[in-house]
Amino acid sequence: MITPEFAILGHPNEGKSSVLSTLAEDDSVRVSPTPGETTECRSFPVIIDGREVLRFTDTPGFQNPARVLAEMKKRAKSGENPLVEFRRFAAGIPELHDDYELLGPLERGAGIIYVVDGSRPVRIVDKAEMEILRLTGKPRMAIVNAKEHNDEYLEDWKNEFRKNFNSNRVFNAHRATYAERILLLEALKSIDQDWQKPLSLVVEAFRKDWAARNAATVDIITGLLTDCLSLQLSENVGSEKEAVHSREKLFHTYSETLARKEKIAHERIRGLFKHNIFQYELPPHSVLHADLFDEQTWQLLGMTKKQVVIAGGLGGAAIGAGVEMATLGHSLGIFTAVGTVAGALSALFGGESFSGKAQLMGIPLGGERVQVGPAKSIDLLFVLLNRSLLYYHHVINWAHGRRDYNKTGQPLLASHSSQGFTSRWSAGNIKICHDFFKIVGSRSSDGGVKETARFRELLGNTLQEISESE
Ligand SMILES: Nc1nc2c(ncn2[C@@H]2O[C@H](COP(=O)(O)OP(=O)(O)OP(=O)(O)O)[C@@H](O)[C@H]2O)c(=O)[nH]1
Ligand SMILES: [Mg+2]
Repeated sequence: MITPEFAILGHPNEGKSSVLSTLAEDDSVRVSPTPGETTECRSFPVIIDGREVLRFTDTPGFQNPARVLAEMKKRAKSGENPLVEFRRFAAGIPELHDDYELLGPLERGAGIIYVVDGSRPVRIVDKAEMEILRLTGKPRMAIVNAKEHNDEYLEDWKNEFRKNFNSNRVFNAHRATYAERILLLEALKSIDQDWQKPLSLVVEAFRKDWAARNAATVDIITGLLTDCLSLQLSENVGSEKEAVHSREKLFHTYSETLARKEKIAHERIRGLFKHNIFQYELPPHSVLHADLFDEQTWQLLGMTKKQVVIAGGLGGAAIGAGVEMATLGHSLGIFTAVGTVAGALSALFGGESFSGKAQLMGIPLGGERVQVGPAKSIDLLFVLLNRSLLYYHHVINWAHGRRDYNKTGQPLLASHSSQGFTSRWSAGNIKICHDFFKIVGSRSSDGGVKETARFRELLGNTLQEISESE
């Protein structure tokens, strides 16, 4: 079967390359605020399972729409193919280079996606461009990529589109989500009957591919949690003084190791969603800018007080400091009551059960052996899980055509999106996490197959929900 191809056409600087970059999930496409950035056609294949299922072609913007239209009309009138004959005429005329070039993909059978910046009014040149595209006779869809929040001219654009295109849609190169990309592909099916079947297969392949990426994300997050929650560091020491020192050192290594493992896991998620070339930037307001062991992180991304009580009620030594935290008033209480990071870490990850302020610091565990980890508090699971889910949420909603966030975002931590995804989880989900936490800590003999499977299912459903939400 031949691969469907769509050429992205339009006026210079309207966002053609940005739309293409987002649709093809390719952040290597050249995007720039200077008009005339794209001067040659370049095709970007969409490859799924090693097979090219679809191809988008980036093109230069129209340079002389009025002249091109006049030349094409002339040829159409005398019964010639206006597209083919115009290109024959324009080949080798330097000032028509871009116009010659951008029509090339159409001659070999590509469909048209026409991009306009809908935040400005319709001009005469736009009408000429639209008429040119109608004269080519190729299947065509128009899309409004509004650079500014302005829908004043939207109806005017739609009226023009209805005259010249088989279909039209609003699609924002900077904000389009996975769900909106699928909707656009679905809509492309309707512009030509011959494309219905191949494009249905493309949409199906997209959906499957997304599910596979989510499954891989479940693997990565489950692996990260298992690794971090079971991490254990220990050292032999001689004196009590040495023990204090050793303990601080172990806490340091412990927290650094966790942060490093987390970073690697997040990078792998980023790669799965094809954000490869440009440095990924988190939105300015994201709570992820705070460190893993920042007090605010735990305050926002740990369990809610109610959930701590639920987890405490489930029993089992694995909750450890978590139960204590219920009485202290949540993990936030750990940081404030203890007053030092080392003290808080001790409560969360120390080998002994937490029973009071005086015993938090510098107590060697088991005499000559100082040990940190495995995690004593289930809150670590929630903090790591929420941070990974938030990271996933940012990554999947960061359109590939977007190259940076505008710096006017809300201040750190102020946005509602800084709430943990698990904050509304019910007792049932808390129990699934609790059981998983318990088997990771105890390294149970059957490997906790059942508990892990349930946790993975919960995680998979959560990712699916996040993909489909706004
Ligand atoms: N805010 C905002 N800016 C956008 C959007 N789409 C494109 N831009 C910006 O507009 C400028 C032009 O975008 P390009 O995608 O390079 O436009 P183009 O149509 O390919 O331009 P040429 O190749 O020069 O014809 C870039 O600075 C983009 O970042 C959008 O949806 N929102
Ligand atoms: Mg371009």
